[in-house]
Amino acid sequence: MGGDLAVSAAPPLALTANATAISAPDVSLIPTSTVVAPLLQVVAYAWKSHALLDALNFSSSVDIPVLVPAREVPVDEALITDAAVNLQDAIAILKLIVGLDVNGAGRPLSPYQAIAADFDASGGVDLTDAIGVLKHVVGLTAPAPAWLFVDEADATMATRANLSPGAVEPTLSTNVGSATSVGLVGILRGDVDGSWTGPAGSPSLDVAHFHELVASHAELNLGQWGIY
Ligand SMILES: [Ca+2]
Ligand SMILES: [Ca+2]
Repeated sequence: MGGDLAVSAAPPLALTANATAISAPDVSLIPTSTVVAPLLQVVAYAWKSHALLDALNFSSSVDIPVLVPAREVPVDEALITDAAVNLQDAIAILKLIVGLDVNGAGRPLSPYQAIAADFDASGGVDLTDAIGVLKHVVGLTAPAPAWLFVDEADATMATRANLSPGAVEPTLSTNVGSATSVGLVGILRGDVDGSWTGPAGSPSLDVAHFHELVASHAELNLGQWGIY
């Protein structure tokens, strides 16, 4: 009981032992999969490097089968996070806008890249985003690189791999209600090429995870995780 991550025997997504909805951060993930509720295991990772992400917070409620994942940039990651959004990303946004290959020939744009390219969170990718990244690079006022999370099994993701990726909903409900585990793809806004690899020595998810995922979900493809 007591509030934090009380793993109750009640409904699968009950993060507290009583029936009140909670909104404050409740769970700190350690860098492997973690049980956040009796029947739900969560693993979160960066979309390109597959580095596991710890220090996630969730809110949820007993009545609504959703997860609201959030991750502040930890203090010890501030420098690498800022550095991961750089000139290469601004160039990638410009390539995207004019229709050039962002990843090279035969390597299609990942929907996670399109979402990362929307640096100002307008729902679309345009010059403003490229300018925002450039401002960030030179230290002018600009959006801060921030983590977003999507369900790795989201079947609609492929429709976002373009200049209109749309908004990322803060709540995850896809499959969460009945799932026993959920994989969260972490997208660092602004880091279009996915150069963020985590602190030195960060553990990462084995590539086999993605092969299993695409084997069981026809609408997914390895390329969206930068695996070619
Ligand atoms: Ca935008
Ligand atoms: Ca980058």
